[in-house]
Amino acid sequence: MNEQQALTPLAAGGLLDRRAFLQRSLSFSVATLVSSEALATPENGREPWMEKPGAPFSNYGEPAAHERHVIRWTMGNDKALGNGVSWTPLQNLEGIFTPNGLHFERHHNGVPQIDPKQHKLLIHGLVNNSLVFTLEDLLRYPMHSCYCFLECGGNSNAAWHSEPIQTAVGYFHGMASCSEWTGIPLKLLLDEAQVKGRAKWLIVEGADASMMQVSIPLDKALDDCLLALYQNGERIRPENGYPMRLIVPGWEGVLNVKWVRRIHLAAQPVMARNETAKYTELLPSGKARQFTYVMEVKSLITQPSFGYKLPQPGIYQITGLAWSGRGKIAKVEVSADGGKTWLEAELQEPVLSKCFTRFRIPWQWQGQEAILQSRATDETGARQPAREHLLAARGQHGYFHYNAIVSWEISAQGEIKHVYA
Ligand SMILES: Nc1nc2c(c(=O)[nH]1)N[C@H]1C(S)=C(S)[C@@H](COP(=O)(O)O)O[C@H]1N2
Ligand SMILES: [Mo]
Repeated sequence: MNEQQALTPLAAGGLLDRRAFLQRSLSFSVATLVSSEALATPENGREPWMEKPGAPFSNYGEPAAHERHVIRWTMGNDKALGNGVSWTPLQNLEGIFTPNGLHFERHHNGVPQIDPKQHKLLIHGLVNNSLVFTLEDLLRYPMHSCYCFLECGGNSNAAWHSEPIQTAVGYFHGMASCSEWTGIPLKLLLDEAQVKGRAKWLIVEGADASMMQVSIPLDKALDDCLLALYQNGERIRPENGYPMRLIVPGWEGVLNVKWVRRIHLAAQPVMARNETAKYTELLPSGKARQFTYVMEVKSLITQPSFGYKLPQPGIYQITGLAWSGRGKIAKVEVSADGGKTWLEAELQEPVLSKCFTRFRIPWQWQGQEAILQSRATDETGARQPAREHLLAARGQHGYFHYNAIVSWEISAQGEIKHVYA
């Protein structure tokens, strides 16, 4: 404890130098002290699993039996079966990539059971060559990986409620996941179709029974969109768009059409239900926002967070995720005193554009009440707003695009609550 007492916080509330972890200058003293002789005897610590052969090989691996509680929470809609969501349990995960079985889901009418031999992609409309691609055709094209987050425009919408929701971070902000998506740059396929000069929009449709269409500006499609066939190295999971989906890096989830079957080149957007009645926002001025495509800069602390209890005063690692649909994360600042003072956290490499970025900072908790917050800034200089500023700009009754600072209140007993600070 002597060593710990000597540490000098760099910000109020006990935040320590972000480099302290790397320099190994922190003494955690969490492990139990033992004498080395006691461990050296052959009989010591011989558990049953050291006495006989282990389980056989398996064709496809599963998480450890003791980790089966790490699941997506699902929420269906009784009145419209097939319409619902499931959340990524961000509080249980580390690093930046989401395991495929835990990627969030948002379906408007369930998961279609597509026969990949029957599925085709049509590119037509304002093109010189209307083209049809089978999966077999597409697998012969040169591929490219995009490491990017995918976030539903409605993610974090509980934060618009007047009272802070008390639930785990993933079941509130977990309509966001991050993967390596691999497939064919859309530009390659559009160039082959020879897009006509008058075309300004892509109208895209999936092969599920949701009857959805979305409009995507041609410039974005030519810039960095991907027709993805693989998700973290394996073929895309049925619930995430098997056998192919669109990836629109950094833009709202709904544009990332799953089970994509048709791309129509047009001069105008289609003005479908989901881009007029939905995914638009009435502002305090009475005007509505539409085609609010970019997911703005955002961050949250995943550990410690709601549902955990700090066992005793001591040094803790604060860690979380930051992302921006406009590019790379430039910095993440953390506050342990409800936003009065801030200190820059360490960003874990690699820091990639439009991708989850993991941040970490050491914190010495001395048993006091505290409010933990994180605030991200992206490479364009855009900074995550305080909740009051977001509400002032967008009104009290928002639903989409919530990206304000998230606050966790620590009690003197180490219990953690979600608060609006
Ligand atoms: N065909 C189709 N594409 C779709 C949807 C859908 O219901 N049908 N949902 C959209 C929405 S609203 C989101 S947020 C993302 C979710 O992708 P995921 O389920 O892989 O996380 O897919 C989008 N693409
Ligand atoms: Mo969404």
